Amino acid sequence: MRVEHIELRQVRIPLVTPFRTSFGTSHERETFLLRVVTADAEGWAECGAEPEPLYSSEFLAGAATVLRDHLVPRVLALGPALGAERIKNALAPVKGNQMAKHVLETAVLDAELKALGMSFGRYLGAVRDRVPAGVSVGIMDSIPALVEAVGDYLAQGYQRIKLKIEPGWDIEPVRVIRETYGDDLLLQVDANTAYALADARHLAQLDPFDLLLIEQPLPEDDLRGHAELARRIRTPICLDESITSARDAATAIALGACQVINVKPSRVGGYLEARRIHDVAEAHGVPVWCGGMLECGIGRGPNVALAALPNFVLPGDTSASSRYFAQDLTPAFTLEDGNLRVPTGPGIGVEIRADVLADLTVSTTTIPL
Ligand code: SMG
Ligand code: MG
Repeated sequence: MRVEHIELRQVRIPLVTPFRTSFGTSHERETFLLRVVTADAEGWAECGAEPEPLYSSEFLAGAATVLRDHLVPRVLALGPALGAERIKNALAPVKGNQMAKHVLETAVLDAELKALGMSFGRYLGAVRDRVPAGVSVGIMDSIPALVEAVGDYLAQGYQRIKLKIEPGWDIEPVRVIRETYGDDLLLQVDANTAYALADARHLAQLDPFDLLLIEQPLPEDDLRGHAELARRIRTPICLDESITSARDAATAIALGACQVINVKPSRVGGYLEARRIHDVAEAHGVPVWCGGMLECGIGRGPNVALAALPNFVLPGDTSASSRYFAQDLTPAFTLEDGNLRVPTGPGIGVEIRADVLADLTVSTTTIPL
């Protein structure tokens, strides 16, 4: 199999409701899709990056540039000798840029698996046909608005609630949600690096609420700080932004910087590395769950397949299409008793709705030009 050309499609998909985190507010999902064309099959993938480098150092225009100038030429140079492992090795000399590597590796893997007639779930080693769905709830203007939003999600069947927090929106919203919805609710929080180690006493006030975890309280490069924080609070620490590779995961676990890991394929450079993180964590008895970057169905399909691996023991941020979009680019992912079904078709296992894609496409470029 040889890559003939690659198409980069910028899309903008309106969100049903704005999503506010400690670093900003999204009103739409703005990203690009890669379409990899080979003689045998074509593959699709969705870039996890955001327009601005606020979640991590990567951003859409940077990812597009590094793909065009550094990553795609390396894959084209492989000629017919494709293969996801080969691509990973060919891209390794380029430092960082995991989200750009992820979208390229995933699109080629999709084409390969389609040619083989094998699903992502089968390829990755999925052991379940459905996965429990959690939902990530943004920072709101008022506590009553949050109570209502969480109530709506619970009524739809979501099995776990994650509240986005920041200084000034943390202890009180957690207390009210815990008191309103009871001790059985699976509840966790995500700070997206908004705190400092000096906030340890403040964060310890979350301890009485029996949260599943607190996600990424401190800056991403502060593993030592997370290890120290873990000694000062009872709530288990989960890392997201800090973990960009299986080596990071091994280091963080060895330092005691995390008790849980959020695995996002885009943040770690693709599904092969995501599976390695799963394996490293499993070997250390550290549970993992699948995170999200507000992906449309094209990114959601393979994420749901990954979430069906054995050590994904906590519900992920793998929500139904309706939590994000009025219209998804694929047939909608829907909740079935609070679960999402793992796609079984070849590759990412989702069809692309050409009419919706045409409506939401901003521009299309071809590499090489
Ligand atoms: O995909 O449901 C989703 C979003 C989940 O909260 C979510 N993602 O830090 O985990 C995280 C954030 C990062 C993306 S914010 C635009
Ligand atoms: Mg997070």
